[in-house]
Amino acid sequence: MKKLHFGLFENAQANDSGRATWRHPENQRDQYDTLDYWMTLAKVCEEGGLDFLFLADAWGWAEVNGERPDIASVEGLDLPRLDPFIVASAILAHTSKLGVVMTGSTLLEQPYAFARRMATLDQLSGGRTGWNIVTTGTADTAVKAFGVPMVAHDERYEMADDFVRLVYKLWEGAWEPDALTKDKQGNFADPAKVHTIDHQGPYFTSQGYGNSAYSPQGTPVLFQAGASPAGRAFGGRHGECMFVGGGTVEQLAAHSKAIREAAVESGRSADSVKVMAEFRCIIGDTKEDAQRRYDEVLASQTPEVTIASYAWFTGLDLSAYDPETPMTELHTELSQSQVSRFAGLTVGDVLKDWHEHGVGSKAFVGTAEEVADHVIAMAEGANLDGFLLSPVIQPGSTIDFVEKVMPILRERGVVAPSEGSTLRERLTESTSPTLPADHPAVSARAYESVTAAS
Ligand code: 9WY
Ligand code: RBF
Repeated sequence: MKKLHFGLFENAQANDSGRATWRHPENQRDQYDTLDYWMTLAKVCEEGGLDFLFLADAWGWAEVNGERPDIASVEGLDLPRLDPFIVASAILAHTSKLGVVMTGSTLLEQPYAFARRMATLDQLSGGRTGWNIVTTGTADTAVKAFGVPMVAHDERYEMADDFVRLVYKLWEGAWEPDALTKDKQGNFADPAKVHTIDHQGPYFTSQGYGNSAYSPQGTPVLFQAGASPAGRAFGGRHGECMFVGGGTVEQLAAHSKAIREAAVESGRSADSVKVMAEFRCIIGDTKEDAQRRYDEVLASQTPEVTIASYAWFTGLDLSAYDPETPMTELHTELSQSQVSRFAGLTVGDVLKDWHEHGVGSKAFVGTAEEVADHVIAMAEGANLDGFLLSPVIQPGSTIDFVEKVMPILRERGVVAPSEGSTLRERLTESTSPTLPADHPAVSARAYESVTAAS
C-alpha cells in the first residue's frame, strides 16, 4: 500500500460545504473572521504533521428561483466569507513546514495579476503553496456580481485550459530560475535570463515581461477537484493532486482509475497524479458515544438549509420536483458532480442525503481504531494517495484526528514521511521543488528550446 498524505479541508466562512453546523456549542467556525481561529488551526495542522491546509472557495450566493432565501443569512450558509489568499498569507507567515492550498477561479481571476499573487506567496513561504484550479461551481450568481457573461459548464474548462497555459508562461518561461544574481558588484538580474512571453489564446492574451521572478516551486502544486467528464479530462492534463469527494470504496476506486487514465491519455504517467479523497469522521470513546455526538450535529440541520444549499451549488430547486424524479433527469450548468454522483437515486433520496452531509460525503462514525481501519481500507481499496480531512466541528474534529488517529496510522506505517521543504517535494516524494518533465507547463520554458537549438 502507498504511504498516505493528509491535508485539512477548510473554507474561510462560518459553515462547511453547504451545511449549517455553526450553532453546535463546540463549533468555533463562527470565528472564521479572526486571526486567532486560523492560527490555532495552523498550529494543530503543523504540529500534527499534516502536509497542508486547503482553502476551498466560492463566489456568488445561494439562490432559489432567482432570490436569496432568508435562511442563507439566518444560518450564514453561503456568505459572508474572507479572501482565501489573504488568510493563506497569514497562515504561511506563522508556520514553517505546512503547505497551504488555495482555490482560485479561472472564470473570475485576471491571469496576469493572479500569477503574481501566487508567485508572491510561493516566494515568501519558500515554496509551500498549492493552487486548487476551479471553474467556479456557483457561477450563475458569481457572474452577476462580477458583471461578466455566464460561460457554460464545459466551455469554462476550455477557458481554464487557456488560463493555465498563460500563467504557465509567466511562472515557467518569463524568468529563468537563476536569473536573479543580486551581485552588488555586478548584475541584479541577468538580462539574458529575463524573457518576454506571448500568449494569444481564445480567452486571454498577454505580451511582455512577467511581473515576478521564478519562485521556489515555479508553478504552485496544482490541485483540481472537478469531477464532471470535462473536469476530469482537465485534471488528467494539468492536475498533480486530484481532490475527490468521498463515497463508497467502489465509487472512489472507479473515480481514481478514471483520473489516472485521463493522465495517461495526456501523455503523463498514471502515478503522476496523486488522488486524495475527502474524509469526514466523528470519533468517540465507543461507537455509541460517537453516534451520540453525530446526532447532535444532525439535530442542527433544517430542511430549508438543504434546499438553499443544493440550489447554491447546482441552481436546481429540489423542492419543486416530484420526490420520485430520477436524478439522471436533472441537468445543471453549475457543479455537475453534485448531480452525477447521485445517479441511480431519486430527488427524494438526495434531499435526505444532502440534509445529512451537504456537498460533502457521509461521515464515518466510530472509535479512533475503527477510523484508522476504515482509512486504510479505503486507501487500499481505491488506490488512494491520501485524504483531505473535512471536519464536522472545528477545531475539535481536527484535534481528535491528529491526536487519536494519526498516531495509530503512524504505528501501522502507512503515513508518508513528508520530507522536503516545499509542498511539491512533500507530496510527490520528488527531490526537485519544480514540475516534472512530463507536465505540460514545462513546455512553457521556451528559452530551453532556444538554447538547445542554438
Ligand atoms: C469546487 C470537490 O462540475 P465539476 O464537478 O467538474 O465549474 C464547475 C466546478 O466548479 C465544479 O466542477 C465543482 O464541483 C468543483 N469544486 C469541487 C468539486 C469537488 C468534487 C471534492 C471539491 C470542490 N471544490 N468548485 C470546489 C471549490 O472549492 N470551488 C469551486 O468553485
Ligand atoms: N464547491 C462547489 O462550488 N461545487 C461543488 O460541487 C463542490 N463540491 C464539493 C465536494 C466536496 C466533497 C467538498 C469537501 C467540497 C466541495 N465544494 C464544492 C467546495 C465547497 O466547500 C466550497 O465551494 C465553498 O467554499 C463552501 O462554502
